[in-house]
Amino acid sequence: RMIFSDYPRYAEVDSYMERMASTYPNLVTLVNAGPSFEGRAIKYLKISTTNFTDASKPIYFMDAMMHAREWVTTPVALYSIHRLLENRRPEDQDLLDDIDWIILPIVNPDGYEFSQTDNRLWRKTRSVNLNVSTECIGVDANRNFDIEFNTTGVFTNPCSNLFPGPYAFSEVETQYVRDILLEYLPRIQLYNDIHSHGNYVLFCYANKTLPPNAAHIHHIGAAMGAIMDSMKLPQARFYLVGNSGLVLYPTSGSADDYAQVVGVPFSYTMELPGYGYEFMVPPSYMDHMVKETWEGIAVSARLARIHY
Ligand code: 0X9
Ligand code: ZN
Repeated sequence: RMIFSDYPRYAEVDSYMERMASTYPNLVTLVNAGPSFEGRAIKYLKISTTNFTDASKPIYFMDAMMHAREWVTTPVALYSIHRLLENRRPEDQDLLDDIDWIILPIVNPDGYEFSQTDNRLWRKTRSVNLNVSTECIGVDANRNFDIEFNTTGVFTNPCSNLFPGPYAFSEVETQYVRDILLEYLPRIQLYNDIHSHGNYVLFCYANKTLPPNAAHIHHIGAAMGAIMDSMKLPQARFYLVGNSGLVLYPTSGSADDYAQVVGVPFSYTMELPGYGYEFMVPPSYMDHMVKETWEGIAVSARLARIHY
């Protein structure tokens, strides 16, 4: 399919989501969370056989493209939609019947479009920092959540890629993620914040402490890593599964920690493969990468459901 042969721009993602909503009206609700800083609609799909009314079903919430340059992440979200709706295998019917899905393919559309047109390695949002005297633009969305805000793994200089923002949830883009988490909280069983690169399945907390259900969290993370490793290309690293602060680095204000602390039982950050190209993975890798990652998503959905 066209959309999985090259990186889709914001407008193509938008029309794909609109098309899914009109083609599968009984399964899909398209929600416009609101405008980005620059006014682009931030949309997500709700996928459910029971219109999200059956509280006995867990919700799987995934989002992608919180960091603009991490281009491989949005195709994974779109491919998940594709496998649930357009190309569902008979053996995957349980994923549709037993689980409700919230899929947000582009958290940070302003940053993504800027990385397409101006600066390929742009990471942050594109908000103007009015309350600090600076020319520098943007906030690291994954430092902007209200969890130990502005403490670790940040730089208070607004020109830094790790600028957490003037205050927690200063960015509308992180507000929308927060609002989804809080609106569906008792039913969101797993939150998967998709990033790149480096082949990690990370879990909480970034301050190196563990939630009480860490054994189950690790079990699901390890299953994800194993199935994705079983399909890995020779150029890719093996997945490293572990506590984000221990196996990567400590941070504050990150989406995964926020989701876990407000009550999501299973909260992960996936760092997808870079294949030696870091953020600039050639589109020829995309077809394999989305299929391999979908297997990780599918196993995490099935295992998380057992614990619901
Ligand atoms: O630093 C980040 O925000 C993530 N890595 S990235 O290269 N995609 O920017 C890792 C976040 C992992 N989670 C926490 N440290 N809480
Ligand atoms: Zn990232």
